[in-house]
Amino acid sequence: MDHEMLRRQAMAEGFSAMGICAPDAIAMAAPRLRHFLQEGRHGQMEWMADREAWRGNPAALWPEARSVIMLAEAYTPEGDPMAGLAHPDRGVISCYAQGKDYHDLVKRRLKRLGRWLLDQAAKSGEGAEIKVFVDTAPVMEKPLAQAAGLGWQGKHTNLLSRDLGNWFFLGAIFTTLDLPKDAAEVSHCGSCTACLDACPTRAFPAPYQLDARRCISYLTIEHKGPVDPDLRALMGNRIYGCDDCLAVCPWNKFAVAARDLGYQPKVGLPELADLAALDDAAFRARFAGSPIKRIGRDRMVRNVLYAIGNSAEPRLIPVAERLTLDADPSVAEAATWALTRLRAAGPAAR
Ligand code: B12
Ligand code: SF4
Ligand code: SF4
Repeated sequence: MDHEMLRRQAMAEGFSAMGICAPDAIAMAAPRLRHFLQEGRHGQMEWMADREAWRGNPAALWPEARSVIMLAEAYTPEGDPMAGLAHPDRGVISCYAQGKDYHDLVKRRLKRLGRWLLDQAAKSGEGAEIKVFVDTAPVMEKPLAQAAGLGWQGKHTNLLSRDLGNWFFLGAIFTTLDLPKDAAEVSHCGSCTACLDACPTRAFPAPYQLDARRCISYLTIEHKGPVDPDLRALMGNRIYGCDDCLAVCPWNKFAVAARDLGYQPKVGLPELADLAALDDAAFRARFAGSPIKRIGRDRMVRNVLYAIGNSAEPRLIPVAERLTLDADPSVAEAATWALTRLRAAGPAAR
C-alpha cells in the first residue's frame, strides 16, 4: 500500500492529518498509565483501570495488528472559546460539544477510509482486517498519534501540531496490513507554560501530567455525585467540559478550519435559568445528537446550579429555590449550595 495514496484518501474523506505507527511503538505509555492510575488520578473513571493491560499496550489488544493508522479531525472554533466566561448568567459548553457528537462523525469517516483500505488490499490480492476506534476503546490515542508523527502531547497532555494547533479529535484504524511507518514527533512546547498557568483548578501536578480529579472536564462530564465545594467554586460558569488550557496555546495560530459542518455550533451559550428548568424529556429533546446527552438531566442541572452559585446574580435565587427539593440528591444539594452563595454575595444578591 502506497503511503501517499492512503494519506490523500484520508484527506479526501475529510480528515486533516494522517500518520502510521507500529502497535508496539508506545513503550512509555504503560508505565505512565500505571503511575496515573496508582496516584488515583482517574477518579471515578474505573473503566480506565479495567483492561489496563490492553490500554497500555496496543500490541496486546490485537496481537495480529501490524500497523496503526492515526487520524486527526479538526473542530476548530470560529470565535473566541473563552468569550462566554464573561456572561455569568449563561452556561459555557466546550467547543468540542457545540455541534454533533464527534464519536458518530469520526467513526463514520474511519469506517469509510477502512473500507477503502480493504478494497485496495483486495485489488492487490492481500487479505486484510481492520478495527476502528474513537475514544471509547481501551486504546491510548494520544501517545499513538505522537508515535505516528501527527503531533506531540503538549504540557496540557493533549495532542497538538505545528500544522493544526490543538483543536482536533483523534481516531485510529488498526490493521493487519504491514504499512510503511512515520517518524514520531517530539515536543515543541519549549519554555511555554501558558496552558499550565491558565488552568482554573490547577489540575496539572507537573507539565505533561493531568490529575483528572481536578479537571473541570472530568468534574462536569464524568464525576457522579456532589463535587468538592472548593473545586465547584473554581468552575465559574463552565457547565460541560472546559477549553481554557487549549484556548491559550500559541500553536493555535496554525489551526485549520473544521471541515465537517456537523461541528458548527448548535448549543451556543444557553441561559442558566432555561437549563435549570429542564426535566428528563426536555433535556433529551434539547440535546439529541449531541455528546452532552450522555450526562443526563440530573448531572447537567447539578452543573448549572454550581454555575448559578458562582454567578452572583440575584435574579437566579428563585431558580435555585425551586430545585432545593429536587428528587435527585446531588441536584438538591447543589441548589442549597447555590442559594447560600447567592445570599452571601452581598446586598445586591439578597
Ligand atoms: C480519559 C480521557 C479524558 C479524561 C482524562 C484526560 C487525560 N489527560 O488523561 C478527562 C475527562 C479529564 C478528559 C478531558 C478532556 N478530553 Co479526553 N480523553 C480521555 C481518553 C478516553 C483517554 C486518555 C488517557 O488515556 N488518559 C490517561 C493518561 C495517563 O494518558 P495521557 O493523558 O495520554 O498521559 C500521558 C501524559 O501524562 C504523558 N506523561 C506522563 N508523564 C510524562 C512526562 C513527560 C516528560 C512526558 C513528555 C510525558 C508524560 O504520558 C502519558 C501517556 O502518553 C481519550 C481517548 C483515548 N481513548 O485515548 C480522550 C481524549 C484524550 N480527550 C480528548 C479531548 C478533546 C478532551 C478535552 C479537550 C475535552 C474538553 N474540552 O473538555 C479535555 C482536555 C483536558 C486535558 N487537559 O487533558 C481528545 C484529545 C484530542 C487531542 N488533540 O489530544 C481525546 C484523544 C478523544 C478523541 N478521540 O479525540 N479526557
Ligand atoms: S480542561 Fe480546564 S480544568 Fe481541565 S486541565 Fe484544561 S484548563 Fe484545567
Ligand atoms: S500552551 Fe504552551 S506549554 Fe501548553 S501545550 Fe501549548 S505550547 Fe505547550
